[in-house]
Amino acid sequence: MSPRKKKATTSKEEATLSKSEEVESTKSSKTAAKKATKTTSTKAKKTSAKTPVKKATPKKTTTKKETTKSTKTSTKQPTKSTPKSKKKTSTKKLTSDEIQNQAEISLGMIGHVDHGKSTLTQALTGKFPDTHSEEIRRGISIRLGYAETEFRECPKCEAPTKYTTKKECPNCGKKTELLRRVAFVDAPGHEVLMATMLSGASIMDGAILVVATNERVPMPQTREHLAAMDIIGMEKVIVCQNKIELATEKEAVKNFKDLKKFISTTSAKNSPVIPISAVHHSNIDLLIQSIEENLPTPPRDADLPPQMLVARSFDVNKPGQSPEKLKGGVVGGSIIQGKFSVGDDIQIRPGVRRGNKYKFLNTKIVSLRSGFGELEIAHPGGLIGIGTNLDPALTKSDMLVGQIVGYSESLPPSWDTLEFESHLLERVVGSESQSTVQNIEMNENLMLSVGTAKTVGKVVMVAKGKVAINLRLPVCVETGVRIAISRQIDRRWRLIGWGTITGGKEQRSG
Ligand SMILES: Nc1nc2c(ncn2[C@@H]2O[C@H](COP(=O)(O)OP(=O)(O)OP(=O)(O)O)[C@@H](O)[C@H]2O)c(=O)[nH]1
Ligand SMILES: [Mg+2]
Ligand SMILES: [Zn+2]
Repeated sequence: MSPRKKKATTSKEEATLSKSEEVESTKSSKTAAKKATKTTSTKAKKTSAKTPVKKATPKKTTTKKETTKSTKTSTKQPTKSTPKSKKKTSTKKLTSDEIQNQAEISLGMIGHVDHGKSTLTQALTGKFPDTHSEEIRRGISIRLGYAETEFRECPKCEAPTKYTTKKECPNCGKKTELLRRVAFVDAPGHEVLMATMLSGASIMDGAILVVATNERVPMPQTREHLAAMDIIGMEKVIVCQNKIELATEKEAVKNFKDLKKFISTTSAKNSPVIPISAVHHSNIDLLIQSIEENLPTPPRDADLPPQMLVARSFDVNKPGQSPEKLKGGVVGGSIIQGKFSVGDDIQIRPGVRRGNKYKFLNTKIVSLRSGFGELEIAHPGGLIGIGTNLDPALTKSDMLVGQIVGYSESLPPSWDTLEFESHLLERVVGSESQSTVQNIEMNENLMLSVGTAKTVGKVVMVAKGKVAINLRLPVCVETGVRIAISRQIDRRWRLIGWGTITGGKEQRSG
């Protein structure tokens, strides 16, 4: 459906992405949109309050039937298991002193390509997350984007007007008060970037599914991203019906009903649907209110051994930096449990290849940073940058993405071969045709998403729902954790199911 998915790509996926047609069409709609904004804001609010949420009598269409089926499968899943859901929770609440200078929660922006995830991220944070030259040139998100903001409230105004990200109330000018610091992980929607989306999903505490009002519901990646949420057991989802100003009221109501009908077959069935216009900042206050009410900060247990999933890694030195001023490598990621302090001795697994073995990396935390500033102690919530004394050549250009940081004695094993119980979806939800998912076969190549890691491997055993895969790149993960399984169909990696790790062969390492 999306004209943008025309070009098939694999390893060089980014190189073939094209968005020019959509950019052109959106440009013209944007002009129309501008004219419509004034009225939209009120219209959108009205729709939100009054659109009936009752399910319309389902019309019999193939898409509907197939969607229902595949979701039925995913509801059978056990309720636990990504690195995220695996972490034990306690009711112990961190004091606000402990979480100063840091976001409390990371929310994902998910949904079909071009539906407005990055624009909404900008509306909420002031920062447009597509910063790489290739993303700007092509007009689409390619990597995971990241931006932080403060949710604040005006002591004088009523809800939803009182909710803002500004220090002064845009409505009455009064000084606003801090509610929460919130981080956004902006996933790319293009179908060839599903692996990147899955990597981002592992660091989301909740998600906002962005759906364009001016397109049919559901588009393939609306379905696939939501299936990914089902797989990781994420029920904290808010749906945004975006680009509302591009539709007449009648069209918007129809789209709203279609959306409600679609989500009623998924784990987002109880999610609120908020009509917005990201580009015109309409109903952003209502969205903040909904986030505050529906996506609370998850309980964290600061006493568990710390673990961070690496989502990016850098060399922060400028070219030509003198050796004495050279800074050590930096790893950025999401702390999934426990807390890290400056001075901690840490290990990074699986580490780096040396010959035909991998060697764990041992280093020390020399600094901790969030987007809000320097930290002495870092807790779960948002992305944290850990400054180390590693050779920056080891961390440059995202080289350590997918690895885990922790204490050497408490990190999970690193595996060369992974064994898991497999659960397949009935349909390939991410493709237009939604073909049936075929059984996993010996010797086929599959891609596994394990935390922020993606690794491809060959099936070496299949028996009664159990599968073993020889991995090209080792991954570090605990047994019991849930992983996403993708298969290459028509040269694109498509989500086909999930697995629960039961064991494997540990990495030859040191
Ligand atoms: N009219 C209108 N256009 C919008 C709105 N939100 C986003 N857009 C436009 O839609 C296009 C795509 O927006 P993005 O924010 O890049 O969409 P995205 O979902 O991040 O796209 P990918 O990351 O590539 O999947 C841009 O041209 C935006 O200006 C909206 O509320 N109304
Ligand atoms: Mg984007
Ligand atoms: Zn006010």
